[in-house]
Amino acid sequence: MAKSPVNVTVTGAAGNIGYSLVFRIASGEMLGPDQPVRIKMLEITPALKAAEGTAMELNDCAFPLLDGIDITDDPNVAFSGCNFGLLVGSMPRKQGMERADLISANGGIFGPQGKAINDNAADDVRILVVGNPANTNAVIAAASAPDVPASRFNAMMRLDHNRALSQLAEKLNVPVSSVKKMIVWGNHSADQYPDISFCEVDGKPACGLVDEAWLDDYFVPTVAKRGAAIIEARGKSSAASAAAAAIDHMHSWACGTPAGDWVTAAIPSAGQYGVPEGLSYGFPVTSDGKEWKVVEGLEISEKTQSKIKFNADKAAAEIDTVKSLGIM
Ligand code: NAX
Repeated sequence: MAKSPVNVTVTGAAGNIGYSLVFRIASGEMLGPDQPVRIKMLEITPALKAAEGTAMELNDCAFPLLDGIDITDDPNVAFSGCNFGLLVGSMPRKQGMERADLISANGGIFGPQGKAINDNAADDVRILVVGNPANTNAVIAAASAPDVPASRFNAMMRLDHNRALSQLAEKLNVPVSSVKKMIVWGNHSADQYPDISFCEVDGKPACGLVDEAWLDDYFVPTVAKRGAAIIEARGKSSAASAAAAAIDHMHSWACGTPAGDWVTAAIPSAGQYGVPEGLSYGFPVTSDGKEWKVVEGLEISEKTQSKIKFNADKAAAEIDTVKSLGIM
């Protein structure tokens, strides 16, 4: 029997990432080739016309799985019946803006969107926050949605995970598919810690294949600062790769992760690996198609543990800023 359509809400749908994202959602790459979708685009009022242009192109693709498109500037309408929400739209950091100013501006977006999700979304709603600072925005949105389990609010670390896979595969001259069990601990920020301690390359431990100096001096900073390198080269921030990562994240969550591997997702900590409860934090996770489960019991080195703590302290400080601004 054919599946009923699900509602997928995309905020900032007329932006750079949105323009790459919606076509892949409609083609079935996110939820599978047998799952029809209705796409609900949320934009700010001045960008509604651009969103209409994107919708025209979506229709012109004649995707068999696309059941319909709604365009609105009202979060209550956008999240009505939402099963999957991709929160991409946010306020970019402008020149001279302090981090606290950015958090304050985005608190004004993700708080009300969290409330709209609380009041209007479907019972099974799952949310991925992409807009930066993604981890903190996910905590803000979850705090405004007391009737939705906090575990349904994720932040995107999959782009960092994919970047790490690609860097290691390139170094070892193997296809990306040969590399398993990558981890990126922490926040989507330059402080994140890409960790190959448990990586396997064609079944062999990766640690023996690269030296520590390459890891510390090239791999970690290249992955963590890749966003800035792309802006430098392209004059614009990552868009297609960010959209691909969002598709990967939702696909893994909704369709499950393969046996013998895991992915990185930022989910609310329950205290695993010493990360304070409630922080939205990048962990190694598996999914059964319904819920994420943190991969526990890994033997963490002292060095990695100190990086995990450093990132957790940074994430906690950001939440303290949010609280001091009265956002939650
Ligand atoms: P753009 O500026 O191209 O697009 C953002 C869109 O959001 C615009 O069309 C704008 O009108 C819309 N918007 C703003 N406020 C809104 C609101 N309240 N409701 C609905 N829509 C709203 O940015 P883009 O390049 O698409 O990046 C979007 C966000 O993703 C940014 O915050 C960016 O920093 C973040 N990123 C996060 C990444 C991650 O790995 N977590 C990586 C890529 C990207 O940098």
